[in-house]
Amino acid sequence: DLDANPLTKDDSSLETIVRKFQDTSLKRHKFWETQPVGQFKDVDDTSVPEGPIEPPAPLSEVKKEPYNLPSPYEWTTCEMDSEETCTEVYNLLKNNYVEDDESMFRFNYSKEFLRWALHPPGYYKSWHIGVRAKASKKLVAFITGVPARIRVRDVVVRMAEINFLCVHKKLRSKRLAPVMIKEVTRRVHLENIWQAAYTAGVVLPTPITTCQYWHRSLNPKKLIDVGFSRLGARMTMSRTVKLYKLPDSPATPGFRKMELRDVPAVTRLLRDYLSQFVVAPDFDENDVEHWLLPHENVVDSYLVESPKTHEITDFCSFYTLPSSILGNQTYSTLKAAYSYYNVSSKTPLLQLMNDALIVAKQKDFDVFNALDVMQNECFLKELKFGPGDGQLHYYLYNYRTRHALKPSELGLVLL
Ligand code: MYA
Repeated sequence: DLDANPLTKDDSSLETIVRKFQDTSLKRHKFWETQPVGQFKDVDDTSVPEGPIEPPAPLSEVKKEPYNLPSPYEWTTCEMDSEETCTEVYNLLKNNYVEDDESMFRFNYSKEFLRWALHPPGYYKSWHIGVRAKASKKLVAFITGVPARIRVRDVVVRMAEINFLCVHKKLRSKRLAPVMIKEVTRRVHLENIWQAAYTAGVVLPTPITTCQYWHRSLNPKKLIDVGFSRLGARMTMSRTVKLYKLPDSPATPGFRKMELRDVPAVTRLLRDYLSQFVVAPDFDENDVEHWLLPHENVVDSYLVESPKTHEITDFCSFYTLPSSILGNQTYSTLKAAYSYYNVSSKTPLLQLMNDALIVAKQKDFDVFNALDVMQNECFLKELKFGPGDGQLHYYLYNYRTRHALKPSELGLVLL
């Protein structure tokens, strides 16, 4: 299998990564070759300017009717506020969504998480798209978009963030995915939006950057028992447990949970911080309230309030994304925290993230995951994160960047 996956486990060999990338970038892409995305053949052509690949079309030219599905299937708009629909989506993803290369783990997004991820400010219900079998009404496929403003260098672009593309295992390789992508594109165009951002574990034309996941063990015994990580050379279980041990409580004075009253200060801090990256979201207070205010079992956010001046100087956050453990007698779920947005202005990032690890451990997470985006490199090795075995590729639709970015130039985390 040449396709790396964003659900990664410990240990990676650089050779494997390089080979996977080279092999896949030579593949033909019958669908993607027809789309306004950077094509592999143009990667070295610096004469093409940065910006939209195609101009927006007049809305009157956007197709009014949905694309045709194979006749046994029909489109459905998924009303995620409905408990029944949300359960159907949850079950489709629980059983058919992203797995690691060896099928040991599968993402298990919670219903609460899905509702949060799909209902940001200004969301469109029409972008939550399902496919049902006409006869049984069973939900067999899904794709979503949510609106976002994303800044590329000095231009803020209205985009759709595309996520949760899933086709039931029994319906794979029937070219259903291209129809779903075209349909979500049509519905995004109907809102006069012409660009999108998305991530995938597979190599497609053409990543704006390729990131790596790093994993920090919080519960090493369980991670080893379920095959997520291996006991290091010359290591015993008790030495490993000791290696990953963390203090019982955070060390930074004034470290506390974010509250509603902090939204203006956090927005200022975050906007200022994100301005240094080439690609980053353009968050306003409404976005910060939605995406970063703590939400139980979905997103956790902490900040540092100076005990003297009461100024908010630092911020860190992570989201909750468990994975099902496939075929283990003892454990069924791996509880993972994913680093989200972190800002340090006074507390060194290393110390701030150590406190994040401590609260994640208090909350009983088994592992803390982080990408090598933004300034994360500066704490990964020092805080005993190990590299994962897969990559996460970032893409823009209908927007060309002059060069690929370094992961450290990217200020965007998608769920
Ligand atoms: S990434 C998560 C994707 N989901 C999974 O990995 C879950 C498990 N896998 C599956 O459910 C299926 O394997 C999927 C493909 C549904 C992924 N992104 O129908 P097919 C291309 C984009 O025969 P299937 C996420 O959610 C593939 O290269 N394209 O294949 C972000 C080939 O095209 P080409 C992908 O395996 C999604 C074609 O599909 C992906 O049955 C962003 C084959 O179709 C992928 N992850 O189904 C979507 N995987 O021949 C793009 C395969 O050209 C959004 N393919 O190589 C674009 C922006 C749209 C909005 C624009 C607005 C302006």
